[in-house]
Amino acid sequence: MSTRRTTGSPATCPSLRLVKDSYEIAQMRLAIAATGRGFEDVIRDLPRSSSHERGERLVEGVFNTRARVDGNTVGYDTIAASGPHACILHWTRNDGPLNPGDLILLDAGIEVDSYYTADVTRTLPVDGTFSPVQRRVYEAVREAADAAFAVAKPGAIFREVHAAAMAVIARRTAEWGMLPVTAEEALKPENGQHRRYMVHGTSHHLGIDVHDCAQARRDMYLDGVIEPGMIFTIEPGLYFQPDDLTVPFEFRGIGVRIEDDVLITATGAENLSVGIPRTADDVESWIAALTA
Ligand SMILES: [Mn+2]
Repeated sequence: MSTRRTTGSPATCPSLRLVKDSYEIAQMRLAIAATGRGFEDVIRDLPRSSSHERGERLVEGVFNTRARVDGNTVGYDTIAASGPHACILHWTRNDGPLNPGDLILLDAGIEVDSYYTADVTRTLPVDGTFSPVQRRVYEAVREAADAAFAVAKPGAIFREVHAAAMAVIARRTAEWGMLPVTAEEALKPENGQHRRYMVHGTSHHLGIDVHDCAQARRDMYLDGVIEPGMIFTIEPGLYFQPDDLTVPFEFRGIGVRIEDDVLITATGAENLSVGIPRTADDVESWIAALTA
């Protein structure tokens, strides 16, 4: 397991690792499949974890059990963030309850025996059903992810993936009356008001480190050209702090992230984690099927 904020000196993380070979891609597929089983275990256990005062710990324990059984361990500390905890990035204390009516943001990945790791986030309604406002936020995040997917192809610049997601975030938060300016104004480089609600990057490379090649030179990473064989995350989110007065009351305390792992192909991007349900409707049916 590597720490979430990666390590890796330039010597141990050559930029060579930005493009994966067929062995590495196969290992990533195994890691992601195991991670999907871990998410299923967590959902099956929701009736138990949502009736325990430290339900987040049970979620972590259940996922990590799958990691030890099907893989080496977790690729990074599991984030089990229910309710407003989802608005705290890298919430790993995991000592809160899962309250019906809230969402739980689960950011977790299994590292297989070869040390390659998945990095997947799903945000699940604890009682199986999104409220209308939760669904609106969730689907806006999915729209941002889909916009990012659309530009993730060979020849694009890595940071354009983030820009595509952020354009949707700006548009939606403006529409909901949260921004003091128009979406267009906010998107100017000197402004960025929408960044208050989406406070991290959309993508990072992924492989033997959860933040793979984080030490690669800027011209090969953020400013690098996307090539076939690259594997990176697409993980937009929206986080509305419970005490943020710029946010309409009904949105406060909602945090959503959807994170998938993508492989760049000759013509576009394959979503390697597409087998883990990601639309609001599919997430609801998934929970219903596993908790029936
Ligand atoms: Mn990630």
